[in-house]
Amino acid sequence: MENKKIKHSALHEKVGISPPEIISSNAVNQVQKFRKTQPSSQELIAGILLGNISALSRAITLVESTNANHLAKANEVINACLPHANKSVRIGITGVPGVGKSTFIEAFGKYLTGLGKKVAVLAVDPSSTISHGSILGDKTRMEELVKDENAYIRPSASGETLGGVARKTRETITLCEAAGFDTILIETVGVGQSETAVHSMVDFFLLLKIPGAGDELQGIKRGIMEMADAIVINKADGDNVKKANLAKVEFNRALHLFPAKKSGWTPTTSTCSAITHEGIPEVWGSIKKFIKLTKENNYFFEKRKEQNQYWMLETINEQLKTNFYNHPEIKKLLESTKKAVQNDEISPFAAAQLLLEKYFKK
Ligand SMILES: Nc1nc2c(ncn2[C@@H]2O[C@H](COP(=O)(O)OP(=O)(O)OP(=O)(O)O)[C@@H](O)[C@H]2O)c(=O)[nH]1
Ligand SMILES: [Mg+2]
Repeated sequence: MENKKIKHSALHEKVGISPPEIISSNAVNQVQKFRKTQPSSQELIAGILLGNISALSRAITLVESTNANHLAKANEVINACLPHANKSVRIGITGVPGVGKSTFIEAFGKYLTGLGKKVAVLAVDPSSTISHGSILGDKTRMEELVKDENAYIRPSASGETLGGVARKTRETITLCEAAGFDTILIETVGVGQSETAVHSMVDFFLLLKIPGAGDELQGIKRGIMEMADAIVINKADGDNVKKANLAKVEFNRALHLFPAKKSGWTPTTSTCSAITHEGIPEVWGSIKKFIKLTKENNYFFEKRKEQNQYWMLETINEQLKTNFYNHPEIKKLLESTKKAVQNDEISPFAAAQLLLEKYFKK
């Protein structure tokens, strides 16, 4: 009757089968104790407002979770943090893979903490879910910043859609700001739509480039140039200095062809080396001028208000889409309808209408 005494738990096996040594009662106690110490939302909020990094990290984990209970708790924490957020400068950094974004952030971040700033480094990289490449890369590229107690580095959230990943980063900004981080750096890969997402959550957008062989403007998407508040030509060291200066002139000329920005700001071009740190203070100089100008002409505050609205609508779009595609009936129907559309049995529009009607009547 020994069997009866055993509580039903995944940690207990059938009679006669001894659990592996790794399940020591000591370890079980530790796990259970840890579970009990999962902080409440109130504890998390209090911790974040005191600048406690472990409370901040735990809250971000809740934001990133797909569990409905976690999300409810995350929303409670975010709402309480909102009045304490907003006192920051948010900077987006983009550029093609290998341009030196992470190395630049390491150098720039160290420079900023040297000025007494508290720097949070976040990333929007939907591909990291698949490759995990950037996360591993960043850990080695940001060796110094990782150790800096005035810096907090959080790799990109993972998710199936860019919208999901971006929303999580947007909320993470709020949490970091409430925890006292006054400068938020957001790295994003220079491919796909992620720049647009990051552009809509930052005050200042910085495009990193490397000097090429005279064809600087080729292969650069017009949209990204238009979003940039500064173009910084990185790797301006060693043999590259001359080429970098030429590139600067060329970008400067190109930028002047764009219509004036709503912010009243004329985008700047400069060169820097994330390795020698030359040109790094000048980047901050530019950002400071931008902030001063746009706070004076109110653009800074107006843009943030617009961004808040944008994120509300984005979240609705995202949720609707996720719910639609995850709905069991729609999932089933979608497969057969796709085939019917392929075989010209039904028009794509009529098919879409059919599925949407089914979903909204459910
Ligand atoms: N010479 C020189 N090399 C640099 C500079 N900045 C970065 N690098 C090198 O360029 C390579 C790529 O740098 P990363 O910082 O990983 O580039 P990234 O843009 O973050 O790359 P992804 O995260 O893969 O998109 C590394 O080998 C760096 O050491 C620089 O200013 N000068
Ligand atoms: Mg990187």
